[in-house]
Amino acid sequence: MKRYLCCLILLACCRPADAQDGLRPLRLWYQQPATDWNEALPVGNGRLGAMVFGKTDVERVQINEESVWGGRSFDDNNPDALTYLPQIRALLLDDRNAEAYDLATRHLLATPPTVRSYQTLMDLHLDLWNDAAPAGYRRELDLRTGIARTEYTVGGVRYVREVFASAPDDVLIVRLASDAPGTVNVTARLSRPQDARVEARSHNALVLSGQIVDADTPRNGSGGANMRFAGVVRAYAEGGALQVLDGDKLQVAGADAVLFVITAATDYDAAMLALDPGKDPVALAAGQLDRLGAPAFERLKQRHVADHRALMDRVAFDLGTSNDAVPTDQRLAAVQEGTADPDLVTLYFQLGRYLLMGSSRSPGVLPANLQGLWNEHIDAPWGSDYHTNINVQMNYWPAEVTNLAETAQPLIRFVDRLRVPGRVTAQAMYGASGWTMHHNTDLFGKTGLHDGIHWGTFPIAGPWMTFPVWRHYEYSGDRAYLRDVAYPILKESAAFVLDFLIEDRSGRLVTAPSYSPENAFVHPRTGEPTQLTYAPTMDIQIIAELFAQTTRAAQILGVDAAFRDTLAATLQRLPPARIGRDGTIQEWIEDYEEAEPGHRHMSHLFSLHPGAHINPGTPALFEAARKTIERRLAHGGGHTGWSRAWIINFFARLRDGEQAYENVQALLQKSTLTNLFDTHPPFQIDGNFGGTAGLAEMLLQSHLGTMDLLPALPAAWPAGRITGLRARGGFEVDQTWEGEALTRVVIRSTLGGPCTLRYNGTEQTVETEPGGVYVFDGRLQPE
Ligand code: FUC
Repeated sequence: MKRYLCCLILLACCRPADAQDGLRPLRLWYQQPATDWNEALPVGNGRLGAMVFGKTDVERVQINEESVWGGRSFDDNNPDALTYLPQIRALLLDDRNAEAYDLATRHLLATPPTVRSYQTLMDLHLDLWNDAAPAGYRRELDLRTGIARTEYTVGGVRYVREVFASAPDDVLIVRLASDAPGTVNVTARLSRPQDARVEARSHNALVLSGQIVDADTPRNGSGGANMRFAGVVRAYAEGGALQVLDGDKLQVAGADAVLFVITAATDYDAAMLALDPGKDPVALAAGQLDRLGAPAFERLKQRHVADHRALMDRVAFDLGTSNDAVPTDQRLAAVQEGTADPDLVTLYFQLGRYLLMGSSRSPGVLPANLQGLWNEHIDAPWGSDYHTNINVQMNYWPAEVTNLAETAQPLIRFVDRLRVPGRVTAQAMYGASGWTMHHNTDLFGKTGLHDGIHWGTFPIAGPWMTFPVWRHYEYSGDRAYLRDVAYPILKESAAFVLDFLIEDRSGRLVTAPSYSPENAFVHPRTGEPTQLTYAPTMDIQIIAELFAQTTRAAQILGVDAAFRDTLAATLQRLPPARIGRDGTIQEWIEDYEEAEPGHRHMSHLFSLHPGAHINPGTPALFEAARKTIERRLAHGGGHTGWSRAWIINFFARLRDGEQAYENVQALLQKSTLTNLFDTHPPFQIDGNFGGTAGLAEMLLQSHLGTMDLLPALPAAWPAGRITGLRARGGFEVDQTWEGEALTRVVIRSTLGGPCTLRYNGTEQTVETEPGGVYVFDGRLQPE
C-alpha cells in the first residue's frame, strides 16, 4: 500500500481551532423587499416556519405549522387488489401491459386516488403606518444566527425588525424596534385564505382558528371531520399603548419596541398518524404561550442563537474570498450570466443545511415535505406532500454527512410509524408479510396506490424508505438503535420483498406490478408509451442494496442466520444488471426504447447513487452509468432542480469533479430562485437538499468502506477548506487544500477502529481510538 500522508500527529482529545471558522459571513441579503413569496426569506424550527417579506408599508409574515394538512386517515387499499393481482401479473409477464394497466386502474388504485395538500396556516400582516419612502434599506437572512432582519430609515429614525423561529422555546418571534423612543407604530392582523376566523382573545392576543373544509376527503362511512388548527399571536409593547381594534386586530402606538410571540397547534396526533378529536388546538397553542410566561426578547434570542449555532457551526466551508459585499440576487444574476462565484456555492451549501434544520428537527415531528415546511398555498403544487420515488429520500441525503444527524430523526420515526399502515397494504394488496408503501404519502401515513397507475405503481418505495434508517446507523454506529429501531424496519421490509417477488417465464424472481419512476418505454408490440411493467432495473437495485444492508445489520447483531441465507439465495435469482445496446444501463427488464430519453428521473442509476453497487470495482457498469447520464443530458435531462441535483451526486460518484461542477453551475443558473430556493419549477426544496448533498459528495465519500478525500474536486476550486463533515464509521473530517492538492486533514474518531483514507489513487489505514484526533499535515503527495 502506498503512503502519501507525510506526517501523522496523534492528539488525544483536543479539538483543533480550525473546526470553527469564526466570523465568516453566511448571509442572504437584498436591497429591496420581497415582491413575491419566492423572494421572501425562510425561518423555521422544525415545526413552525415563516417566510419574511421585509416590506416597509405592510409587512407580510407567512406562517406554517408542519401538520396543517387536508384529508384524513382512511383505508386506502383497494379491496379488489388481491383478487386481480394474479391476473395483472400474468398479463405483465405476457407483455400485455395495456390490459394490465386497465385492470390495475380499476382494481389497484386507492379511492379517492390522491393524498390531499399540506396547507398554509396563516399570514401575519403588520401595517407599519408608513407612507414615506425608506432610505438605507437592507434585509437579510443570517444563516449563522437563523435571524431574518429588515432595516431601514424613515424620517431620520432607523427601524429594525427581527424574525426567528426558536427551537428551544418552540415559538416564532417577530420584533419591531427603532433607535428613537416612541416611534414604533403597528397594526397587526391575521388572515387565512379560507376555513378560519380571527378574534382577539384578550388585550394582547389574536387567535386564528378553524377546521379544514376539504371537499375531496372521503368520509369513509364514519362521518369523520377534517383537521382543526389554531394560530395564536401575543403582542408585548415596550412603552406606548396597546389595544384591540375592531375585535380582531391589535394596535400598538408610540412604543419603543414591540414583540410578537407566535405559536400554533392542530389536532393531529403523530403517534397515531391520525386526528385526535380530544385535542383542542386553541387551548394547546394558548397553553404553550402561557407556559412561556412574560417573554424577555434578549433571553429568547440568546437561547435561540445558541441552539441554532450548536448545529449550524458544525460545518464550515470556505472556497476563498468572500463575496458578501454584493447582494445575493445580484450574485445569482451574475452566475446566471456565466460568472463563477465559489462563495455563493458555499452559501448554497450552508442554506441547504439551514433549510433541513428549519424543516426537520425537534420540536417538529414530521419529515421535511416537498417544500420543507414553507408553503403559502391551500392547494400546493403536488400537494407539498411526501413523494417517495425520489423527493423525500433526496431531502435527507445531506442529513448525516453534513453533521445534522438530528434532522434525520423525524423521517426515521415517520418510517417506523408507516409500518403500521404499510403492513395492511402489504397484506391487502399483495398478500405479503412485512410492510410497504407506494410513490407518495401524507402525514396520515397513506401507503396505498395513489395519483394514477402510471405515477403510483411503486411498491418498492417501502424498501427505499429504509435507506435513511440504515444510514443513520452507518454514521453513528449506535448498536442499540440498530437493534431496536433500524433492524426491525429493514427486516420487515426485506420480508415484504421476499413475499412480493414472483417467478417470471424464465424462472427469475421479479417484482410485478411496478414501474421505473416515472418514465415510459415504447412498447415493442403496440408502439405505445408504457409505464406499468415488471422488474424495472431500479427495483432490482433497491432490493440488492436492501438485502445487503439487512444482512449486514443481522450479522452485526448476530441474529437471523437462516433469514440471511434466504436473502442470499434470493439475490442469486434476481435478474442481473444489464447494459443496453446503446451502452447505457438498461432501465427495464428488456432493452426497450425510451419514450423520453431526456427524462428527469434516472432511476436505473440508483446503484451509482444513492446506492453503492455501481462503483470503480464494477468498471463496465461504472462506464455505462456515465453513458447513461450523458445520454440523459444530451436529450435535455436535468431540467428540474432535483434532477440536476441528482446529476451532481452521480458525477461526484464517478469522481468527475469537472462535470459535477458544471452541474452545480447549472443548478444555480437554471433552477434557483432569488432567495436561493430550488425551483422545479415551481419551488420544490429537494433540489436544495440534493445540491447540498452533491457538494458534500464532491469533497468526501465513505460509501465503499473507505474515506475518500476530495474525490471530485473541480479545478474551479483550487484552494479551500471544509470542516466538520461526517463519514460512515463514526468519523468527523476537516480537509484543507491548496493548488488543487490536499494539504491538511483532521480526523476525529468517535467509535475508534480502522479508518482507510484514500486520496488521489493511494490509500492508508489508520487505527483510531474512540475520541482520538488524527492530524495529517504538510504537503500530501503520493510517493
Ligand atoms: C416526482 C417528480 C416530479 C415532481 C414530483 C413532486 O414525481 O417526477 O418531477 O418532482 O415528484
